[in-house]
Amino acid sequence: MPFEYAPAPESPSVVNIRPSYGLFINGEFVDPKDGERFKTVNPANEEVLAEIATAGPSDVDTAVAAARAAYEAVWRDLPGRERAKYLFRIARIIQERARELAVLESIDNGKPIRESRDVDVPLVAAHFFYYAGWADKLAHAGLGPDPRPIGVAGQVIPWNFPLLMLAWKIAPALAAGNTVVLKPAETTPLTALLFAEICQQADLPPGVVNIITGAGETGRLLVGHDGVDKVAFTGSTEVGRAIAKTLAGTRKRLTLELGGKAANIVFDDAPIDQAVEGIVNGIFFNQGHVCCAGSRLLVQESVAEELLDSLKRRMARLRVGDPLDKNTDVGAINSAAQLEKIRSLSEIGEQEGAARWAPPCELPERGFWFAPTIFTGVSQAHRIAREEIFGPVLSVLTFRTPAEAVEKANNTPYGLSAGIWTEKGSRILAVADRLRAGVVWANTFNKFDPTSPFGGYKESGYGREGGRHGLEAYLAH
Ligand code: TXE
Repeated sequence: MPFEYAPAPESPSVVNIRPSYGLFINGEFVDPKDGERFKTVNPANEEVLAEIATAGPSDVDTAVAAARAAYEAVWRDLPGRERAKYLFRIARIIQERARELAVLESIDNGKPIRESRDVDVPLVAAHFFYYAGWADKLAHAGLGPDPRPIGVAGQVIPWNFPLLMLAWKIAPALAAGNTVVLKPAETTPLTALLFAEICQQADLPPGVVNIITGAGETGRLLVGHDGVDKVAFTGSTEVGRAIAKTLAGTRKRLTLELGGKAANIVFDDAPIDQAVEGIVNGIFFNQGHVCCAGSRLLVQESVAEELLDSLKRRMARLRVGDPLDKNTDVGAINSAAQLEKIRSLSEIGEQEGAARWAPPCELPERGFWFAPTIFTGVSQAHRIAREEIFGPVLSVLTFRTPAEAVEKANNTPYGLSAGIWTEKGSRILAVADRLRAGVVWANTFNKFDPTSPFGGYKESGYGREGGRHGLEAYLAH
């Protein structure tokens, strides 16, 4: 059973956080050329965890040059089975160091250890195993007569699944023969830097993976760099739009994975208890910092009251608090800025007339916290029904007929995911067919697998990650 882990990695002593980190370029940690640094804090208590380097223009140049040199001298021409060996080795080291990775992820990000231990890190290993399996089969899998890598990939990732987003980006890129320069988000750089150590431990040839840290400006320099052939971005729709504009008319290939406002649709024949679990998982998993979160509950009018009563009872049992406590269900909000956004949209929800409800829950004094919250009486015009809150806040709307459910679900600029809860298989197929969403779950939610493509329609971006599609995004053909 390769993806199972022993419980209880919650002791912080399993991680060794250094006071300060350099940039990982050409297989080594180096100081940033102009010496600029910033701090990453623990969102559960606001304590500084470490000083992190800011990559400026010349650091980005050096990183891209290292990736180019490794691409041309080593990686591009390495037989697929040799690339696979490195990816398998990385996957195994991730399994061996799973506790350390999970604890560090929870400390830097704020997510419950149960999630980083049982979901994030196992999926990270699974992605490397999965794409390792592709590396020696590219020429035999109907991917075209001569599938080739694109070159140097510039990858920018967000803070909600720091290590998992890294795996989604790096594993397929390397399997296809590309080299990478990746920038993690400024609030969650630590597991990417630990991953850099894992690359050293795996003896990955220098320059194949480069990790540069910094804020949005470093990301802007990376994606706009002339030496980058392919850009992969996951983050806000605003930044995704800006990147698409910058890259328009250039030779660079681009994939974007942006925001979402998913509808979780509950029909009157759905098993209520199961649906309630799915709703809770859909919006409170990872504090709702999930692009495909089920942030709009669409419930059929005839069962709305019963479902909401049951949902409230379930929410009252959620444990909010210390991310390193294995009993915690909802951890810390990742940053002060994100907390401010969640607060402000929730206040707007009240001002616009929706009814706010949260179970009584004592939040820690220090750190960034927000109680699991639902809004009822929400109309489609409300901002909390239209905008991505990216927090533990659920907007509840009702519907009468399947057609109305579909119309409401699709009434969003986004199109990343959706959920359907019903006993009727025919209804699942009919409704799923009409939903403009890249991923549709039926009687489950937030299920991920390396073999399945993931990505959106409309303002949720374009391109797919995961599965064969995720590999093709890194092939020139
Ligand atoms: O995102 P940004 P933020 C949504 C979510 C959240 C909002 C803002 O609604 O509340 O976005 O989050 C880098 N060129 N999502 O401000 O700024 C940045 O350093 C290149 C949904 O954190 O998009 C970080 O590494 N890169 C989303 C990454 O982009 C730039 C996940 C994401 O940061 C850049 C995150 C630039 N000009 C937020 N500016 C999802 N789809 O899951 C910033 N960055």
